[in-house]
Amino acid sequence: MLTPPLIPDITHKTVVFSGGVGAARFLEGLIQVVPDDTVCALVNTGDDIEMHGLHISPDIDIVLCTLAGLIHPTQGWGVVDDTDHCMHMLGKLGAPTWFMLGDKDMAFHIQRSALLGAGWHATHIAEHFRRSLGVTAILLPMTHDHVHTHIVTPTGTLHFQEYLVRDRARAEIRGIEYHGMATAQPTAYVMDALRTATGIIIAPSNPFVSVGTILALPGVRHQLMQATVPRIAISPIVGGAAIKGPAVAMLHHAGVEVSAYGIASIYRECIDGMVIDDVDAALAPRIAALGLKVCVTDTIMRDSATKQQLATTCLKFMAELQ
Ligand code: FO1
Repeated sequence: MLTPPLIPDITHKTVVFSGGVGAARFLEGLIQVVPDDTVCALVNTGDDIEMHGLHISPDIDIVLCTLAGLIHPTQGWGVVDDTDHCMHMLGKLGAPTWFMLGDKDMAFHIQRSALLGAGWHATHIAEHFRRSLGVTAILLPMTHDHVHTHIVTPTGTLHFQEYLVRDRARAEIRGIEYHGMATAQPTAYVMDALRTATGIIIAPSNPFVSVGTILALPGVRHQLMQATVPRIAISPIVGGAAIKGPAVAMLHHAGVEVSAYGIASIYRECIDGMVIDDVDAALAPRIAALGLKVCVTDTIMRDSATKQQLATTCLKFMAELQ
């Protein structure tokens, strides 16, 4: 019988605030340019959803599968070379099929659900999965409580996955709600990692539904603001467009400029430096006027070399901020 793993020492790490695809690609580069076991990702679980009686934790699985070399390369989610027999059969049996779960992917949700049923918490499960798959970065789910991001639309409030995947992000955004946040707490692991971090990086993830959800947990934003180590954010907006996902519609909804400057203005109280893409170099003086240092570089992670290059540039920028 499996027993919950010991959680390793999560102090004195490079801490990365992480959503799904963008963060996973960044982490892939980062772990190749730092010593093993020195990176700790604080991962959003606000996108988690129950389907077919199973607990699905997309951002955790996207990061895990990316770092384990299992991710579907073009989708950025799901397992490479997967099949869909189970999904087809589920459809025949009347189950919803809009959230695609491949046969290999299904193993993550089956085992996660079984372990939750056996009393494990999400940190135990992430630790067990990462060890099983040989991933060196420590993954810390942001909370053990149920927090679910919902999008308010003109026709009702939707779970984030219903808004994004089922309805293809077509609905007008009237609001973003974090259901369950009022009674949720970050895990003690998350707070210890943040309190003792040697440097903090906000990955190029969505500032509202990925990073924003983590920062909304009681004490997290405050701890980040108190930190005296270098803190940087990488813009997920390049040339006025999002690399992936619905960030543009969310920035419009929030009345924030759709640019790296807009992202910097969201994080300005929590960071010391902003990493922006070469194509946005002209925004650097306005970002500097917010009181932030600016690093202009190639942030498009096309391949292993560009991922490592971005990570190395971020580490150098943080060393300059010391
Ligand atoms: N994204 C999609 O666009 N369509 C899907 O059917 C889908 C299924 C899916 C299954 C498991 C998983 O871990 C992720 C999945 N995603 C899918 C991605 C995911 O919903 C989002 O990209 C993240 O929640 C945003 O970080």
